[in-house]
Amino acid sequence: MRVEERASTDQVRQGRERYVPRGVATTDLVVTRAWGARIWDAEGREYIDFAGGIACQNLGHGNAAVVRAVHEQVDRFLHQCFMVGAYEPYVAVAEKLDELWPGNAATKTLLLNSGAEAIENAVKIARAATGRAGVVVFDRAFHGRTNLTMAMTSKLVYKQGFGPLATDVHRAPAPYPYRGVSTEDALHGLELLFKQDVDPQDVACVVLEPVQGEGGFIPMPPEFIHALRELCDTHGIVYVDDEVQSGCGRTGTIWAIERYDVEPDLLVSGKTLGGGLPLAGVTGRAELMDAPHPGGLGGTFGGNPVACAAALAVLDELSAPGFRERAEQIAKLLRTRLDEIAAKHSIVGEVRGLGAMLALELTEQSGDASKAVTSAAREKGLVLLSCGLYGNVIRLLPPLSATDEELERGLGILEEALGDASSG
Ligand code: PLZ
Repeated sequence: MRVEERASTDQVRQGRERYVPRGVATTDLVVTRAWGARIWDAEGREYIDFAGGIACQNLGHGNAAVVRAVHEQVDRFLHQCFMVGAYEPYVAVAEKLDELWPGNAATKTLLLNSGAEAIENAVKIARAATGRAGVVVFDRAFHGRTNLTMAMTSKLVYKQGFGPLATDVHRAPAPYPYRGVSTEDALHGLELLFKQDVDPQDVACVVLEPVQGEGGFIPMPPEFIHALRELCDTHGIVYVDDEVQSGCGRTGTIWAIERYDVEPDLLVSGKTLGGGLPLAGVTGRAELMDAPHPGGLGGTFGGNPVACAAALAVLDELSAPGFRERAEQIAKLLRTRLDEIAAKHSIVGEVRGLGAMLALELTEQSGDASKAVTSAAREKGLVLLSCGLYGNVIRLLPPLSATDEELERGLGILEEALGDASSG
């Protein structure tokens, strides 16, 4: 099988079985082309995309400005390695991220290849800055699949059989109002953690997703984020804001934390940042970012020039007038329809989210019904993902370039698929 032969969907599936390890779980979907909020397979079947390659296409597939920027950089040079020779696109991305920083601090940015790598580096920076080892994370957190980040991630599937896990990682409860965990409960859990397991004076950083992503699209209550910021200030702990999934315009603002009016110490970005190319960042207060010694941070490909060129176009598009308004219109349209759908289908327990980062949680705590819904949806022409510790949350991540008609089409399919799952 060769790419230029334009293999059929079945051929790709067979090749995948034979040559790719089963650990990389895939759906049945095989993609040959994507544009805007649509995807096509080898047989020309069209799908509405409510996944965006897991939140990497907030601007839509093939965004004209991003594609143009990539082409231009491809003609200049593909790779340099920033440690060998500095180049403008890297510095320009760092400058733009400073401009978009949710607060007043002067910031610096380190660029990397993936969200997990960026989270690892945020922890390195926090440890170097504080001289402490402890890392506090939360129930249902997802921070990645590398050795340190799988210890920080809260679901067995990501770490079972892969130990020994990194030490000095402590987990506290996070609010989950729908399942009865209030902000007070969560804060009490943190208090106990600091009494039972780790002295706050030994904690380098807390790491939190303002809207938990893989864990079930659970927006953190403002009081929780504010209390956490205060605790960090009291104990000299670095507040790391993981915006890998919630950032880059997903909730309407560039960063979800802007909606909470809290300034983090470090902010981790990824996914949509590179417009589809691998790029992630750690942005933070300059004095923290400068804590590691020269040579302590870096990597061969981190801040690849083509990915940086794409990111510059992405960040321009996200900050262009009209982006936020459209994201908010989309959020309203989705929420209204999801509320209607939830009212009609008793298997839906809650509609929740922040901005256009929305999901339906099914009442039953098993992945069976949601699996039935996502596969039925795919057969009907909608790419849909689940999430949550039990896999029972159906999340919506449509490109924010989608038209109302595309969104309605996707929602119609989602409703049909839910109907099938309820009756079946
Ligand atoms: N932090 C909040 O959502 C990646 C992972 C899917 P990488 N989420 C999708 C999977 O099954 O691996 C993510 C995230 C948050 C960190 C990460 C990690 O980002 O670019 O996948 O390493």
